[in-house]
Amino acid sequence: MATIEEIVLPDIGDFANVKVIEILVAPGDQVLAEQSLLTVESDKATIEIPAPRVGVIQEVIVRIGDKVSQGARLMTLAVGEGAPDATPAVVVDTPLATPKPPVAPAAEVEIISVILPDIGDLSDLPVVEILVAPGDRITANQSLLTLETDKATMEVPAPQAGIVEEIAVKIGDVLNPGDLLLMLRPVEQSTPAPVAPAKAPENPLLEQPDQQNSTPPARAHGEAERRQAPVLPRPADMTAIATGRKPHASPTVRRFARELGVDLARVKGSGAKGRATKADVQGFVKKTLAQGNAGGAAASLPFAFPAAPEVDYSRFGAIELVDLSRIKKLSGRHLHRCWLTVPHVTQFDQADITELEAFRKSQPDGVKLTLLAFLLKSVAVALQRMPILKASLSGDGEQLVFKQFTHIGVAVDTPNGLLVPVVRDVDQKNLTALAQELVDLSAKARDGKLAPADLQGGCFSISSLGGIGGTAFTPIVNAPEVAILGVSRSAMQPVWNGAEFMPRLMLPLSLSYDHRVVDGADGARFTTLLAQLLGDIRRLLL
Ligand code: CAO
Repeated sequence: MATIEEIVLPDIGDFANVKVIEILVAPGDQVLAEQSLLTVESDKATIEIPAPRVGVIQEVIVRIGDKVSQGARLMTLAVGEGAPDATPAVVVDTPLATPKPPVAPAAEVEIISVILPDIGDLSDLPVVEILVAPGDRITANQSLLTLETDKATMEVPAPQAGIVEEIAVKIGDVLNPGDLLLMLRPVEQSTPAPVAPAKAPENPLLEQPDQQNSTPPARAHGEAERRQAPVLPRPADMTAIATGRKPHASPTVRRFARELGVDLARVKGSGAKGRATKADVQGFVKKTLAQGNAGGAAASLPFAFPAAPEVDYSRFGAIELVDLSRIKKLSGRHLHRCWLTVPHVTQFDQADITELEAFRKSQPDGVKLTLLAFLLKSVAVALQRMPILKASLSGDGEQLVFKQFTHIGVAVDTPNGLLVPVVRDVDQKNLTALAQELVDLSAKARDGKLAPADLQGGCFSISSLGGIGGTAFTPIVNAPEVAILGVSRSAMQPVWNGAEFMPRLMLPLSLSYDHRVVDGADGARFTTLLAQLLGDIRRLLL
């Protein structure tokens, strides 16, 4: 005979009056113990409330927007024999089923599961280094392992001191927020984990039942809960790398998106504050399948690339194999993606920099005013007049993102490969400050001292090969930016002024742009404007 139980808001720590932002089940739904029922949000965390046991939802009492505190009635649940079709095997929502990392037996030892926290819009991060081993005694914030992002690497710090019991990952594993990293025996059991309480509920992996019908950990205080809750390294400790657009979505929706391989940053949320819901993710997938991938991922191309044949070069002579540097591997992947996904056009032009060079060289000693500083300033002015060149396509390819800032990346050739540090707010800095910043940034790039934040936030790039040579080239757009200016070596040329040929110092410009965003006319207008600004730098003041 089925009995009806009330599901109330369990003790979720120091939170009261939290807002219901998502209801994940409906009356008649069969649920498993631990299956998420609804999501509440405080100003600090998003928390999913799990079902206490297997059953069938009878009534949903709360509504989206309601504010609830511990003990508030949320739903009623029919449990036991007679509850309609309460067969777990039938009701498991496989894509959303929570994997259960190994845990130590209850009440034996207090072992902590250390889990990868939510670190913004980063996912699928390969483990490139494991910095600790079982048995190691580690201190709080000691680096545990290194993960690799598209642009840089990040070290995951220990949330607290302890002894490493077991490592749950190996080099090459691809990790996502919520994945178990290692098991840690805290050295001081009485010392609470410094960060777990506020953030821990944000990931459903934190709720680990000992068995299917156990009481949800959020409300349990009994003997079975002597095991400490899993803890997360503080995302704040990793923010140097993990900046970027954080998708606004509950853990369930994030997990669902990950299962489908959907980048949440590209999903337009229809919920409160732009929150992405499960339906939004499904809609995105449907639309992407129907239209082809608007973001243009290579995987969506309607043909397969022919595989490059493997050549045994040793048949022709002696060879040596050298590993690519990490920067080359990372930038190579990024450049390849940009090359495949952005429809490129390159516009060539020349700027008469005779006067500019005369002015530059007439400057007294001090900070050397490089040509690149003038280029940065001129580009910033041109971008302010033609902001389309510093816009980006939205994730779904349906909107333009215009930026109110002018951060410009500068390609720097380093012994380990190409890096593009970003000079921020170029429009607000004078030439001397820009010249000094370029010296500092390129030195940091060459010494491998750039912080991840130094590489982020650019809205346009400049690649100058003028110090090396060449007459023109076709730079690759640094997506999601939509344009990049290539600069080649200036040369004295005879220029017809209407009456005679004059020797003028001409600077070759090569502007590559994303033709989905920038029209050919705008590309030509931009290089023309730039040539005017460089040709008469008084125009920079207008
Ligand atoms: N025409 C003629 N001479 C130029 C020039 C140009 N367009 N640009 C620079 N020069 C001169 C400089 O005036 C300098 O000469 P002096 O020492 O006599 O003044 C000399 O060339 C060396 O310049 P530089 O390259 O060291 O300095 P920079 O400010 O021009 O550039 C930086 C700095 C960091 C952009 C550059 O060092 C660099 O790394 N360039 C390579 C970028 C790159 O790899 N791009 C390709 C990306 S796509 O694969």
